[in-house]
This record gives sequence, structure tokens and C-alpha cells, in this order.
Amino acid sequence: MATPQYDDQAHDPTPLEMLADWAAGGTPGNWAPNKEYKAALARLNDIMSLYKCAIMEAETRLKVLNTRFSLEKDRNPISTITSRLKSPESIYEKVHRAGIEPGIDELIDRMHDIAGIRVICSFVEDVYQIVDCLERQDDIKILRRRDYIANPKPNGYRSLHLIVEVPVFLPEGAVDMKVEIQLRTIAMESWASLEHKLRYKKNMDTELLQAIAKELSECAQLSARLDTRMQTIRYSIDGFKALDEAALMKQMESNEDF
Ligand code: 0O2
Repeated sequence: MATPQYDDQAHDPTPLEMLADWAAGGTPGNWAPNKEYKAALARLNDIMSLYKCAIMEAETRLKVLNTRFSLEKDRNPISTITSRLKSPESIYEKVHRAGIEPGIDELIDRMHDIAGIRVICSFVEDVYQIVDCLERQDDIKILRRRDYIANPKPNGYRSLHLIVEVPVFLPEGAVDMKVEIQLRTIAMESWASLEHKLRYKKNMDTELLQAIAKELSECAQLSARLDTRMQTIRYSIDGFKALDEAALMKQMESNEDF
């Protein structure tokens, strides 16, 4: 196969170049550095930089919330915040998997997780507190909320996902950009990262795959109970709901089969 031509040099296409070619409506394996491709590449570079700024904006909001909480309640609800800009390779793979029509506007419209932030909390209650605070912020728009903590996925996945829109302030004015925020506890994070590895195991024996999926499903239930028990202990340490000690004891007893 002839080496694809990008710009004026013959080289293997980078994932970003492949993505620009897809966005310009090119045919894989038969691309040319035409006007449409060059315009798509320039626009892609521009929006990737805007998504990077959106991550900074959203991350700052979360850090501010964490600092305010720690002042008022003497503890940090957020354990860690990590962020990532989805790689062009991963975007390219997902546009095909999700059947997104070629075009940068389509990409912006249909793909919600180019900018992604993961917030890890110690307790489930912290997740909901952070979400409540974000919902009350005037200039953050919550476009979508999926609560896989209250309604776990069939495989046991738990996490709370928000798609938010944050303003990015540029010299020429503000632009609203989408960011996906995944909030979960430490236990949920440990489960999800293990399960994520399984998703990308292509050549595993079917029986082994099923056995691991079953084991993971059981671990998901254990991890959900662990979160409940940890929350209960924290309430009890904080003296929170101390008046309802009988209910607390009952809750602890009901956890004993774990
Ligand atoms: P990756 O490899 O993490 O990037 P959408 O947000 O509309 O594009 P979807 O699936 O409708 O897609 O949204 P959803 O359910 O909110 O999930 C989005 C992301 O959550 C996924 O991104 C994963 O990061 C994570 N996720 C969802 N379900 C699972 C699960 O069962 N296990 C694990 N480990 N993670 C999950 P991607 O792009 O699918 O994957």
C-alpha cells in the first residue's frame, strides 16, 4: 500500500492527521492534503486547545469547592482529581465505534468526553455533595447526569457521570465547552480500573473471560457494601445523627453478613 501523503511529506499518518482526514470526509487510505483537510486539521488543533482550557476551568471549580469544604467541615470531600484530554487515536476509534458522521461540528456535538475529569471521593455522600454544589453554580450548565451509583450497570459498574458545559474565557469572548466529570469513591475506582483492563483483552479464552466477569460482578457487590459500611462508620465517628444511635446500630448489624 502506498504511504499516505500528508502535508508535503510522505510519512505514516499520525492519529491527529487521520482524524482531520475523517473530519474532512476523506476516504481512509486515499487521502490528500487538500483544502478541506488542512482546514479540518487547523480547527481540530483549535478545539483541542479549547477543551484543554475547559479542563482547567472545571478542575479549578472542583478544587475551590474542596478547599471551601475543608474550611467549613474540617475535611476534604475530594481525595484526588485527575484529568485527561482524549487522545486523537482514542477519538478516532470512538467516532467509528459510535457511528458519528464525519465533521468537526458532529464531533463536538456527539462526543461528550473529549475533556474528561475524574473525581475520587472517600465516601458516597461526598460524591452527592460535590454534585449538589456544581448544580448550584450559575455559570456551569449540567447537560446530562447519569447516576450509576443509584442504578449500577448490569456488570456492576458504579459511578456518577455529569456532562457539564463550562465557559472558557478568551480575548475574543467566552466559549462554552463540554467536559465529562466522573465522580466515584476509591472502592468504585479500584473496581472500574480493573474492569476497564478486561474490556480491552481481546484474545482471552471465553470461559476465563466469563469467570472473571462473574468474579468482578461479585466484587462490585462487595465494594458497594464496603462503601455503605465505611459511610456508616464515618457517621458514627463524626457523631452525626448521634441521636439516632439505635438506627445506626441496626444499620451496622444489617451489614454484618458482609
Ligand atoms: P473509555 O475507554 O474509558 O474512554 P458517551 O458518554 O455518550 O460517549 P456512554 O457509554 O453512553 O457514552 O456514556 P456513559 O455510560 O456515561 O460512559 C462513558 C464512560 O464511562 C466510558 O467511556 C467509561 O470511561 C466509563 N464507563 C461506562 N461504563 C463503564 C463500565 O462498565 N466499566 C468501566 N470500567 N467504565 C465504564 P468510554 O469512551 O466508553 O471508554
